[in-house]
Amino acid sequence: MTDIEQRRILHTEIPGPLSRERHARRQREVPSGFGVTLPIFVERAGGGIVVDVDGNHLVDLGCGIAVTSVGASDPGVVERVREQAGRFTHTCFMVTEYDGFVEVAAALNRLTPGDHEKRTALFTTGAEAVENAVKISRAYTGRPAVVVFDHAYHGRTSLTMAMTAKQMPYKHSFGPFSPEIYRVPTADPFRGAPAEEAYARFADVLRTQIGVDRVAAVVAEPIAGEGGFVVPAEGFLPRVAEFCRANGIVFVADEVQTGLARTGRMFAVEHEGIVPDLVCTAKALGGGLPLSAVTGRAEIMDSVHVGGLGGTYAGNPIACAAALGALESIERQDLAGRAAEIGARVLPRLRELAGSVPAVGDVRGRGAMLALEFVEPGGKTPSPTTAAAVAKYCHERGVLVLTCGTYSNVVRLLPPLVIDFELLDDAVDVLAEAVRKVAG
Ligand code: PLZ
Repeated sequence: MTDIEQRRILHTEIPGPLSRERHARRQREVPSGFGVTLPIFVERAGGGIVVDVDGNHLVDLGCGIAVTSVGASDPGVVERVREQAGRFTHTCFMVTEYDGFVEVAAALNRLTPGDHEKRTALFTTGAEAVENAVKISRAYTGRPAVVVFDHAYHGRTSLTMAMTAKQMPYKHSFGPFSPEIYRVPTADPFRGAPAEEAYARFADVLRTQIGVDRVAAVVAEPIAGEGGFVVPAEGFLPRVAEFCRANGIVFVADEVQTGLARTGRMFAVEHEGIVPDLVCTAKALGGGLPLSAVTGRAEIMDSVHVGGLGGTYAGNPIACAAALGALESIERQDLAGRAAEIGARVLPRLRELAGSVPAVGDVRGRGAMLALEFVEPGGKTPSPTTAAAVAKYCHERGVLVLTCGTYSNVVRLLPPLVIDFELLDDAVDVLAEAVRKVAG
């Protein structure tokens, strides 16, 4: 699958001297508003390994934030990209058409939950998919309001920034925000209300504060990603979806981070048998190239006037070629099954850590989307410093983990679904050592 040796190899300290030199240059050329998790410069990547310019092999437990599920240089993706780039790089699908766009649409219409008639519109980024899902829902219902949840992340554009919950760094100093966005609590099993109570609150806010007949869409991540890998308590989302169905509200699943095999099913809503009206995908869809989609009921998708949807790069042909390669790899290699195996392999080890280290407040996730939440021992007070220290310990030893969470106190694991199990075990060993040394 890749000729990169699938082993953690450290030649220098992390970051190494060549990465440090390049990072210094970056600081002179790139605005400081771009943060960086680990300032190493990448030379190549594939399977479960990222090779930096100093020749170090790091284990990738981040996938560029849940993107490279098939690996960062999957031959199926690379070959198709090469072939497409050699024929044409762009036409703009609104100007002249090409097969790749329609093939990706057909694949998503087939793969997303539900056997109703569907349509798929392609865009470029996840935020753009979410924005378009809102536009389509408003056009279909003729209603203005959009309901989102605590811990939600939907993007950084003006509309999606309003839909995103966390103030720092996503919203701070960037307002005013788009109107008609309403936030309700989710059923957060660790910090919030149980499913029944959260659902009652949801229904109450819609009835008494917004007006049910003013709500165009409820937009939910089946697992809140950036917000801390919060898996809503069982039964909550199905009831929300049912409420939407009963009240003419479009139920939108934001599967940008969870979708396309990541959680052990093709889509995370499948864990609870939910059939959303619209599904947003991006990230893993493009196999590393920028591509996003809104897939949904034909009558909703077709309610928009001709010319109302689009974008210069929407469904770019090279990105579509990459997506066809990625989707083929996901299906052929049963990467949903592989994600479930990753979860079955890693989750017990994380639980063992939680049992022995009081600073681990919670362990959660599904499939290859797993997280540890750090707290002050003995309570639930978030400890972002512990999460940062654990991540730093891992980084210095060549394991690339990411943090997240409303309180920035969560270390999350998003390995490529093709990762070699020995390599994965090695990385989890390092993580376990980090937790014991730093937080134990
Ligand atoms: N919806 C559920 O996870 C992107 C954000 C990284 P874009 N998550 C990573 C960052 O800090 O910018 C995301 C998501 C969910 C929407 C998005 C937005 O996707 O492709 O980043 O626009």
